[in-house]
Parts: sequence; C-alpha cells; structure tokens
Amino acid sequence: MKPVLILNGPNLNLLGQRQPEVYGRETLADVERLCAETASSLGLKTQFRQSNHEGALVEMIHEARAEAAAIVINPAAYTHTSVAILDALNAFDGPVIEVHISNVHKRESFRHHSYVSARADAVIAGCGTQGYALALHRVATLLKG
Ligand code: DHK
Repeated sequence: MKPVLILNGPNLNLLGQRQPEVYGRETLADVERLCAETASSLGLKTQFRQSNHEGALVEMIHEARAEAAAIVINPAAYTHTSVAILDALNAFDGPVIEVHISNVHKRESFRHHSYVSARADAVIAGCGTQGYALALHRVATLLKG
C-alpha cells in the first residue's frame, strides 16, 4: 500500500510558536506524531512533508502521482493564491483532503476563497490539528471504497 502524503505549506514549520491564539500550541512535530498514530490505527502509512516554497510543494505533488495513495494538504497561505498547486493536484488521481487548522471562514475575507477546494474531495477547517486526524479517517474510507 502506498503512503498518504501529508503536505504542509508555508509558515507551518512555526506551528506552536506563531499566533498560538489562532493555530494552537502544538508543533508540527506533534502533528506528525498524531498523523503517524492515526494512520497506523487505520492501517495506513504516511509521508509527512512541509515547505515554504510554492514550487517545492508543486514538485512534491508531482512525486505523489507515482508514490502516494492520497494527499492530505494544508496549503496554508497558498490556499488563497496558488493556481499552480491547484493544477498539480488536478494531475493527481487519488483522494485529496484539504485541511485548515483555523476556521478560515471566521477570519479575513481574503481567506474565504480557496483555489484548492476546486479539486479537494473534502475540506476540513476549524478543527485545530485534529483536522489532520479527521482527514486520515476520511482517506481510509475513500481508499476502501
Ligand atoms: C494556515 C495558514 O498559514 C493561513 O495562511 C491560512 C491555514 C489558514 C490554517 O488554518 O491552517 O489562511
């Protein structure tokens, strides 16, 4: 079974330190641990990656075409700007789940639009880092189907 790629966009390397009132106090390492534990309970494997660079994220999605069964992506700020990430996801055949730690719809209006949602099979926002675990549960269901 191929792994589920869990992809994190810009500034998420600072999770736990930046705006904890918005994103919480857990770090990205905590999220990676949560994902590994959740995946193992579901019989899935994960590959956990982060980049601050749009092109690097696009290339990781290209690699996933051959190497991953599904993608869980928090594109962070690129959610609201990146046609390139949308196009890359459109070239990926498996399930795609979009995750936002915060409820983007409760925040500034520029966060209300997502390019990635045009491709995502599901969108999870406002569940904190638990959103990643919820996304993996949905991936497990979709991969069984
Ligand atoms: C993370 C970010 O860095 C923001 O740019 C997005 C997203 C929201 C999140 O909630 O995980 O607007």
